[in-house]
Amino acid sequence: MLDKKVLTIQDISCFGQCSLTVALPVISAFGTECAILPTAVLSTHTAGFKGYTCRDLTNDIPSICQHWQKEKITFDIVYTGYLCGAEQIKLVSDYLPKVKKENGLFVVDPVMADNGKFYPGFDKEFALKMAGLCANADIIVPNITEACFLTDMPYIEGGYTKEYIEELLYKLAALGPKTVVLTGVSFDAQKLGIAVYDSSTEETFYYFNDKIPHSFHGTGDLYSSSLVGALSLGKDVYESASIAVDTTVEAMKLSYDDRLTHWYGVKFEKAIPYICERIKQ
Ligand code: PXL
Repeated sequence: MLDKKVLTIQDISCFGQCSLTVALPVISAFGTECAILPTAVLSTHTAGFKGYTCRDLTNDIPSICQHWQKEKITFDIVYTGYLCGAEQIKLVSDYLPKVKKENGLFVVDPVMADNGKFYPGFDKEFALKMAGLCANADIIVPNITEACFLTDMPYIEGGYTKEYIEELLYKLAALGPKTVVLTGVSFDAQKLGIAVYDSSTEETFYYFNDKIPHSFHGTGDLYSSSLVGALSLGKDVYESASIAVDTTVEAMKLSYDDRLTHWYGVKFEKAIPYICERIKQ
């Protein structure tokens, strides 16, 4: 059997349980080799810490990719997360055909916003560039806020209809990706999950699990990493999207009791045994 190789492109937040410090262990838990291309090194993530440091690694991206090209290093799945600025989006687009295998998958988590607001350092202009990257993706994984910024739809906090979610899905698909996985969808106070739209079959698929009454930072990164991990095992996008919901909910349940002292992230480590069990099935 030829195992798949993943490359993930996102920042290292040294402390805070997000981005690469989640993607690497989670994709590894699926038994898949995961290479990294760090976009920046931050002392912490930007949600709730003050005075964090940030070393932007934009200038290192070309030389890393050029070395891989010389060594003929390519990947079955390229998965992007937190990118720092428009120049990095352009570099990812330029180097993608060189680092991704011809029949490989390109998964874009358009990390830039949540809860109706951009993260520090992101704006409408960045969202427009990110929409351009999404156009080339096989699968995009926005949350509802990111979906609104990508499509210029109004953000509705809860209490939205199925029609609203489906309009978002169609508008996201119209950007150009083959499949949209929209996260953080809830029509019921007890249930939270995802909506998947496949533009080739025009099918919509929903999957829900228990809604944990607390918002944890880093769940988007855990979700996308689990999705990529499951895809790397050859599971289809619907099964992968469902496994990722269940893994994320498991981590949230195991983080809940300590949610006030451990305010900055989700204890994804506690869900690693769940991943190992789940992929045996
Ligand atoms: O979880 C997304 C993320 C990734 N990286 C950094 C962040 C955030 C969200 O705030 O600040 C640096």
